[in-house]
Amino acid sequence: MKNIDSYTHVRGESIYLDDIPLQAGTLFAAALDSPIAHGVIKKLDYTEAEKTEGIVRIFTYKDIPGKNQIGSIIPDEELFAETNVHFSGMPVALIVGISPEVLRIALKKIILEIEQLHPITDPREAQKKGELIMQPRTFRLGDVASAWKNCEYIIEGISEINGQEHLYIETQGAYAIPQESGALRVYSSTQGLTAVQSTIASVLNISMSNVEVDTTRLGGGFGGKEDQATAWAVLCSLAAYHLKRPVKYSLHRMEDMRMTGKRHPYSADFKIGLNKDLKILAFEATFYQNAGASADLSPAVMERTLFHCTNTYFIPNVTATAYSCKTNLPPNTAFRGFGGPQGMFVIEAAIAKAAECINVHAAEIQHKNLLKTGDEFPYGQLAESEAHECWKKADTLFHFEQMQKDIDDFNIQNKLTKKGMAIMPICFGISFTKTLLNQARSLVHVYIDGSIGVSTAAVEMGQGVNTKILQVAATIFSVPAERVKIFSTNTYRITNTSPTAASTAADLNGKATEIACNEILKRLKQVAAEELKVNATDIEIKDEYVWIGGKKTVLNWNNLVLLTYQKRVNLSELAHYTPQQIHFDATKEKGHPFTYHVYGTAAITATIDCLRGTYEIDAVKVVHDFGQSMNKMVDWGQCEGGIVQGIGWMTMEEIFYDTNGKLRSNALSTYKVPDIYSTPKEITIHPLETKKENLAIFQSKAVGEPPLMYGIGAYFALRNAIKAFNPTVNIPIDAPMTPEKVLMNLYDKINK
Ligand code: MTE
Ligand code: LUZ
Ligand code: MOS
Repeated sequence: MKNIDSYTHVRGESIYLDDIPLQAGTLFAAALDSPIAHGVIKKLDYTEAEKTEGIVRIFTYKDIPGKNQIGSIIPDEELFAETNVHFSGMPVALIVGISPEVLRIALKKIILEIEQLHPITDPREAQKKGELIMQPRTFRLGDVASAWKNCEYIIEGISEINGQEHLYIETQGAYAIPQESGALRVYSSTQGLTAVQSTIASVLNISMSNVEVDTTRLGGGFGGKEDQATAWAVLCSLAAYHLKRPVKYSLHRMEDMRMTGKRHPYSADFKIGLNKDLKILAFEATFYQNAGASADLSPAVMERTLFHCTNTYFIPNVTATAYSCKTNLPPNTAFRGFGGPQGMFVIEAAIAKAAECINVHAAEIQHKNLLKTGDEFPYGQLAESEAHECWKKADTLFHFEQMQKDIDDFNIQNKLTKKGMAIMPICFGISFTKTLLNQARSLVHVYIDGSIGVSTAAVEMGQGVNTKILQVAATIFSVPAERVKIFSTNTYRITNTSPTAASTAADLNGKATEIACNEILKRLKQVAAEELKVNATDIEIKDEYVWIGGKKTVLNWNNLVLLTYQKRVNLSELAHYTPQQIHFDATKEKGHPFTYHVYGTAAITATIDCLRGTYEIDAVKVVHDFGQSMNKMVDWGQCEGGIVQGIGWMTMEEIFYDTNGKLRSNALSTYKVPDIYSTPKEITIHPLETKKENLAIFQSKAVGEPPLMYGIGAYFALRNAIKAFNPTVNIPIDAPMTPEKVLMNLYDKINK
């Protein structure tokens, strides 16, 4: 089945925030944000600006009837700066007027004077000064200290990992419309409707029941709208509340880039110890997470870094510590993988460096240490591992040794073009690590004409979740897809929603939908049984007809639905789902946080031009653990998209803040994302079809985030290609591997 949005997408008919017809009297808003990363506000004078023709009003923290607070995990984030600014891009005031254009003119007339304080941009500096978002956390397994003496090889290093701009095609935005009796309807481009709803309520000091948040779809979120869609919706709501007029704010790309947080950059120290047989005996890592100016989701992101710090390997002795460091950057936030990729990059860097020192291929170390079923993760959960199966199938299909030999031959024959390859096995835990978020509800209606409507908390952002939920309903009722409509996500229909995140949207909301549909199906069967005078257990509903004992009856879907209504039987159901097996004890840092893990193995090859430092990713060949894929087209699309996004992060996307904390890569001219020319020439995806218990919907496995991490292999493939040209170079581990860095490493003859 095609993604149900394909038709409206290609016709340009899909509804995004900017496609919502504006009500008469709608006003527009824009934030005045701090140009200084750290400082004290000395003067804010907007009298002239407010007099500008078309300007209706300017708001500051003084206009907030409730709390000037939008922090979600920790209440440490002001909506508007009051006395101090903590990052360049921090909102100080909101200007509201009759057109977006007039706002730009008036914004220039606001006088904002800030006395600059020393800005911190480096997480290690923050850690040294005790500037932490929260207490550090440590995950431990075995005893690292006593394991080193059994190691033949001990390798230490430092790893730098840059952030990543989400670059959703649709920028952040919201549109708030006052309703009767002080209520608000808010259209928000958000992954987390309840976060938006509850923050509006607490900032305005009104009840959540007075805030209806509605989302049809997003033009991409990638985690950037899990927590950070809130501010814009709250700003619009504040203005709409005071002015009693609809207010819209849709951010310009440059506003979005400078005011919102990104994937967290990390700096890390690692130490890895192996025995003669290349078994990893011990691993120690310290992560310095660059959280930015307030917590946002950083504590949860940091936790996932620790969860994934051994990737898909069994290491008997592990100590991993993470610091969430407070800096003067915009608060960094969720981004596909949610800290997992950073954790996985460090262990891969440690293995790559060990391989270079021992003079073996990294693949040898990787393969020798893959997780087996029953092995313990540092957080206490035991693996049900597909790591060996994925590796074996990939090796059988792609012939790793032959690939390496072809590359070696090529490198012997070519002086100024070199190739490199890397294997990237992955393991990603599925569930929100905050256990309580793993719950969902689905509201299913069957209308008297036989059509079906489904509401869930899932937000469609291009990942195809609506298509999957539609498939669930259509499959259970055995009706054609055209009968089912997935409604917008709305807090008046579905309450207390977890964000569409952690790759769990189809799992959680699909399961809830399955339960709701089955409940209605049971009632339909009961009615059919009474009508046809048989037992309900003999009834089957298939292809829009009632069947008895494998024989089609004359009772069709439409008539059955009508009959059910006439008998006054309920044709709606609100179902609740929560996975049962998960728990985690943060005081011991042990438990069973994940419902299951997703595995996979990729082989990545790259070619570099040794005169220019430019490169191409030739091929990414993957065996991926889809479980039983519910929708091949959607799932393959998620893999391809994730891989390209991961390669972008690892090779070309370079976020650059200057030492004053000002974002210099603040537009598409200075921030390079993969285009069609830089995508791998070949992406091959083979499924590892695992049939396990029904942990996820219809035995599929979550697919949204894990494939991004195959992109990490591109970094190491490039590294290996550089080594083929300049074997003595000691390449600093510093992602992304931009063409500039490739070039410098190609000609760096110094052994650092
Ligand atoms: N795919 C598209 N096209 N657009 C997106 O914004 N977000 C990713 C992933 N795939 C995203 C995407 C992220 S960060 C997550 S967590 C999952 O989709 C969320 O959706 P799911 O739970 O339905 O997989
Ligand atoms: N968001 C979240 C996530 O709140 N908790 C998580 O564990 C998570 N994991 C991945 C992506 N987003
Ligand atoms: Mo995805 S980072 O969980 O929104």
